Amino acid sequence: MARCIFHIDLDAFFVSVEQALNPKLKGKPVIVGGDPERRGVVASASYEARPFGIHAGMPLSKARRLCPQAIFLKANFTRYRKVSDRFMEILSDFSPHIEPLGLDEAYLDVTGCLKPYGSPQQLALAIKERIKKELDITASVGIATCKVVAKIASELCKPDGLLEIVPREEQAFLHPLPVAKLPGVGKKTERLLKEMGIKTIGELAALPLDTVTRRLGTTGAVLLNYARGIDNRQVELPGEAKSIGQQVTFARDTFDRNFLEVTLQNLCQELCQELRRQNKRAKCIAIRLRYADFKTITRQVTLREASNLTQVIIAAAQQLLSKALAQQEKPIRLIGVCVSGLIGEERQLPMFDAKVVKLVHVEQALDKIRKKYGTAAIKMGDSIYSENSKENANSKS
Ligand code: TTP
Ligand code: MG
Repeated sequence: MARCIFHIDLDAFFVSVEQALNPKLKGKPVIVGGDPERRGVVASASYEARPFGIHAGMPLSKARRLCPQAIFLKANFTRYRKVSDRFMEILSDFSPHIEPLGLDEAYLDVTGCLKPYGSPQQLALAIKERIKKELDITASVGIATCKVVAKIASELCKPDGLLEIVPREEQAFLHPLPVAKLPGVGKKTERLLKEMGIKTIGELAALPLDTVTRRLGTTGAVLLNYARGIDNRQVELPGEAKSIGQQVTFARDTFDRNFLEVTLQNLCQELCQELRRQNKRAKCIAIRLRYADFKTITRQVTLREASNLTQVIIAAAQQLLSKALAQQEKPIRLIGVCVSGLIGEERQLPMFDAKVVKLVHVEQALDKIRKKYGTAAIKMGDSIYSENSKENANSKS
């Protein structure tokens, strides 16, 4: 199945934060950068200032000459950092697969999150609405099957835009665009490509691989793929533990549904204990089954609200198991459960929900008992699988 990737970028970020704080600045040419009398450069320009030729990186003195009526403001990074944190929090409510890039942009992989919204565009509109309502800032969203196309799409639809490049339309979208639109093509690469007679992404895409790598080295190979709309990079948090998993290989292959369910429950219980120990909650639950013939399948579901509650994780995992068992009737040699989309516990549980609060307390009490007397002290139902072959996985990839 094609992936659904969003690239979301706030419009004129520094300026928009200032305009949200002081609405009198809205609709006017505003430039954030610093004191125009001193030497400094434009960090952000409102869309009203841009027709005057003003852009980021331009000396403030030049910006003042081009647009004397502009309002110049000094950058306040503490303010922008706070708004950026809230922006990322809003995004992580829509998908656990988030990759922030700087303060005001992020990739979201929403492949498994579309169902409640009906379509990628509806989901993008819901995100844009939340951002507008909570931050009073407009965002532009590019939608595509890969990062590079989503990023170019969001840039082209600014400000307050939404542009979806549907699967198989990537090349038609990319080809007429100037090569400089490709991320990774800076001034130097653009010049080199121009020397080769290449001006558009389509012209680059048509070149043979060895021609490109001879001139541009290994970067050339990556750029060529991008130009052809090929980009397999995942959306991922840099450097964080991304998943926690538990699995068990049985001494004998089994068909026994009850046995499989109990095993899965116990795996979930241990995994949730680990989640709570790490002060994390998970948004995605996946189960893994390996059949006697070594064929392995994975089934995954995204929770509406991230959780580390054993009952919630078990319920999700059990549903996945039931579906998988209904599809295939073959003896099973391994069962595993894995959670990903991990979120820090500082993002509070909905405390108004008394039932959830009670469950948290119960599970905290059980964790204490397990810590004191060992994991085997409390288990759900009868646990009869082979402890010897149990495996633990804390994955970073
Ligand atoms: P951008 O997203 O590149 O720019 P922007 O949000 O101001 O405008 P756009 O609508 O085109 O997205 O950068 C985000 C913020 O990063 C920007 O508001 C200010 C800061 N920044 C700098 O400080 N210096 C720079 O050279 C650039 C490009 C950005
Ligand atoms: Mg921006």
